[in-house]
Amino acid sequence: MPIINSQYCRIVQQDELECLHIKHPHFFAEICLQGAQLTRFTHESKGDFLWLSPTAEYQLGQSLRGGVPICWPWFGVLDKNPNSVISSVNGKQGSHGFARTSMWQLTSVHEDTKQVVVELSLTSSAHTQSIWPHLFELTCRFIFADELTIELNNKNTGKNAFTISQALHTYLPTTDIQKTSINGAENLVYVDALDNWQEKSQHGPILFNSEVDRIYKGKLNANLVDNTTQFHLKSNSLSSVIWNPWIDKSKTLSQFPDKAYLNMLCIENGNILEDVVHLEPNESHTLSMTLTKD
Ligand code: TA6
Repeated sequence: MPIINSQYCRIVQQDELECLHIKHPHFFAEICLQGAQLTRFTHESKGDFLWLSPTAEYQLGQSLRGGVPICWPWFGVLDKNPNSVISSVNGKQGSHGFARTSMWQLTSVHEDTKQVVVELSLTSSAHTQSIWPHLFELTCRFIFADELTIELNNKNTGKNAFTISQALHTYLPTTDIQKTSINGAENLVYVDALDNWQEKSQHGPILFNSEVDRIYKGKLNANLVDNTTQFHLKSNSLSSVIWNPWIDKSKTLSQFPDKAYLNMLCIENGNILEDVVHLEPNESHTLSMTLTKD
């Protein structure tokens, strides 16, 4: 279905999900309305910016394995969050919050010969309030050009303050995880989720020769280098998660072939642990990231 006044955008049905396809002369992108999940961004000369599982399923009620799932209003396992985040959530809930499986609205498309800017929004509802009793307006803006920028703005539209953790859970491609390193995290403190959540210091580049699941504290402008490509990820986030499931965890993941860990990793820009975001009524906060590729 064409989008009114858009030359490049149309809504298409992918199995159970409605997706926005953006076919621009210089790039292609796909955003599922469920979760406002960007699944693909492929540039005419730079190639794929994101990794999407070859067994990704376009199904209602679950995020796809890959692209950029939006983790909100909590990141990760709920019980690993500060109490200021946990205390607002009703009952036992899954990882990464409800935004990534909620149906967002397409609110605007602006396009020209160089870029396409798409905005989607999610507003509190009876359903979200049954899980998390706060009023909010969440807006995600995607700026597609020779690079990718994502801006997640969240506003407290209620009468009570709330505290959230959040992340843009970006899956990146690599030709060989064992020849991949991330520079820029030198001397940062990180929490090792695989070693009793102990705090450690990063020495030298981040390398991958086993499962990695770490929350780095402080600003991380990451340079991802594999034997053919360089990605640069800049963000205003105060936490970043670096994750590769490696061999054993890969076998437990949905939508994930056993060997897929060799060609992907996640650099997730967020506000997690001490960096959770507290919003008073009418306050708002924007989490942003820009991904460039050499
Ligand atoms: O990337 C951090 C993380 O929390 C990992 O521990 C792993 O669980 C990953 O997110 C994927 O989570 P998901 O719920 O999408 O399978």
